[in-house]
Amino acid sequence: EDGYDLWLRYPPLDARQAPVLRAHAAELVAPASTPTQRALRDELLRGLGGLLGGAPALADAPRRDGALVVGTPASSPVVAGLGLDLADLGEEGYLIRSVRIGGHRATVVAANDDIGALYGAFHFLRLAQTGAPLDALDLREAPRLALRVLNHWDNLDRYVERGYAGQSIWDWHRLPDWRDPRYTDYARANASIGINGTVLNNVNANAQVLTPMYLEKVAALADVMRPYGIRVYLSARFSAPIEIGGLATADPLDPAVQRWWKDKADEIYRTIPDFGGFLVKANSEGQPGPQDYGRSHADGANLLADALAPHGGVVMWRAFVYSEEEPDDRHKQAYNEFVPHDGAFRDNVMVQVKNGAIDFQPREPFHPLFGAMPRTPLMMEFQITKEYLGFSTHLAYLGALYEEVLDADTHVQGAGSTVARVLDGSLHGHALTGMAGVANIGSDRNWSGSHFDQANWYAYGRLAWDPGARARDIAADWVRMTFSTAPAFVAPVVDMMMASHQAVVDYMTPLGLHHLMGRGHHYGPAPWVEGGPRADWTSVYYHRATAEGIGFDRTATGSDAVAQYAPAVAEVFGDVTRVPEDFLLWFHHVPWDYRTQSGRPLWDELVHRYTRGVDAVRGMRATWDGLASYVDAARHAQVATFLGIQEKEAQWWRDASIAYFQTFSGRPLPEGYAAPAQTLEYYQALEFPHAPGDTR
Ligand code: BDP
Repeated sequence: EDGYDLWLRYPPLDARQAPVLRAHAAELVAPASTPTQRALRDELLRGLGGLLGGAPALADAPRRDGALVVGTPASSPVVAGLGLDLADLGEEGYLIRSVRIGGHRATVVAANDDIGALYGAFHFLRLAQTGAPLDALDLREAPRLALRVLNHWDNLDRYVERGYAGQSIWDWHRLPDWRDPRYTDYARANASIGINGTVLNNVNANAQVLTPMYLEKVAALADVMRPYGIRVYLSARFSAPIEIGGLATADPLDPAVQRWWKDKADEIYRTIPDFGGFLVKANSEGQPGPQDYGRSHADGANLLADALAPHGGVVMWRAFVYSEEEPDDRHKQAYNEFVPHDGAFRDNVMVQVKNGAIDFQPREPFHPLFGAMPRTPLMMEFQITKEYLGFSTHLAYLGALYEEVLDADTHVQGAGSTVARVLDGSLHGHALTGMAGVANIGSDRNWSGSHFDQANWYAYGRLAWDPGARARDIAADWVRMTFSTAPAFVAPVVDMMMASHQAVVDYMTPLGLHHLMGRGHHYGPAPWVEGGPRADWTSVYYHRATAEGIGFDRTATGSDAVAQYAPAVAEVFGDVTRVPEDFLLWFHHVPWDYRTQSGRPLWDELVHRYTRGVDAVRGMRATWDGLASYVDAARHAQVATFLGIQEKEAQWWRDASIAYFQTFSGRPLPEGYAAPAQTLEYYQALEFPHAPGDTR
């Protein structure tokens, strides 16, 4: 196996599980008169056929025990006849229930709309793949978030910014005519986890994508995605009216600019009637934006929102901004720029906020914007591609990271005001809700660059559907579908995945340290980075190590970024004795001999955590090596090799970081901890001109 089939492999079930499924899939009653219905039926025939070694017979109505009946009251007379209560399921929800039809045992998957039925069919397949009991089913599911989208940072020349899985899957040159079957498999995989939108191009956008030639290509992709309930979106370059429209300005208050965007939106919707809308990175890292004309983010977002509104499109306006001038603390920038505009955005604008205030670091406290803009729907932006988490070779299960952020309590309306509740609209009464994930998908045969990185795509989709779902359960489903259902395999692999994020944090950025990676390419440790165009692109800006201590004082005695959180949170983060130790150096500058919770002085604790991270990877390797009999040789070998790379690089992170910070602490390593393998000068001299994924 090469990983191409993702979690939709459908291998034959074993002699214990096959009869269970056969008894609930003896025949298939599923209409096929629309493209979505055909996709659904094809998937069930493929999935059940694979699992059972032969596809079930098709029937118009159950004629024996064990029928699987799928559809909507409109598409299926059998479903209509059951008089099911589907009222609260919406367009995308479904129920799965064990019923009796005409005296026969049957399982029904029912929804209000074809797309809900498709999601339900995938859920049934998941139950079958994972060996779940199929008797007495009574499930009701509806997504908690409306927009569940992938953001591709894919350029039109197929180079993927921060992509570690080959080239872009979008073959612009051969589109619109050649519709690579891979697009359909992409749509299937996304539909199987409830993803219903995809932004095709990089946020550092090229205006060309909005020209007629490219819109035709986008339309072809939209045609492939449509049966699977996936809308396409585009990243819009704010200065497009100048670059492809021939105007002299992109000022959002200029009537000619407004006209241009309205005409452009009309043109797009003539080509792609269900186009989703625009994602925009503006006035951030050199991108053009409304501030170029003295206007606000709200002015900019509303310009595009007004153009899209007649067609039902949305604007996803990113809050990843930090000003051109040197800020006193980059952490505070987005909040300062956006909170004053709360309430000024049109109804079809969402502000898309990264999970933390700096930039997808291995671990960040939740972004202070969550909960701070009650009148604006906020969308989460998670990174699936592991720019700061070891690229594609380090095993880091991000389900654990996502869960930690979604569960974080903003306290803006008292205890229980979790980030998940900001997102699902329940905290502030929004119906427009969503989550974005920066995709880790590329042209590599296994899609994500490594087998375990597929789990991050998978977990992202499941958590976008239900931000309250548990990362551990999701990991278990993924392991069973991707590798094996054997309990002796599932348990250790899930444990390994659940511990893997902490391991990476430990060997890269323990105790709340952050932004210590190599400049530009972001590969490997470089806590010594200083100088250059701006201070907040260096490492020393963030760790602030001196002979006295280390850490970024973000309390009232420092940048006071803690004041951007609700008082109950600010009190905890701002108090060195109460802050969770995982964020100690994020919020505090503490002396090297500061006594940590373990009783160890800070320096010793730092060394301990770096070492613990490396040890954890060694443990993951041993676990995986012992499980060879459960996995096909090709996939097992690649994972094993990658874990070897990870161990080497974890050691490198530890050793380089310790060698560097020791020049400040001036302290010996605690007893029993090995000295770095090389000198600091050795690590500092390493160069990586060809590291993948860099911007260009
Ligand atoms: C940073 C990436 C950069 C992206 C930027 C963004 O290094 O390549 O353009 O995020 O989110 O993490 O816009």
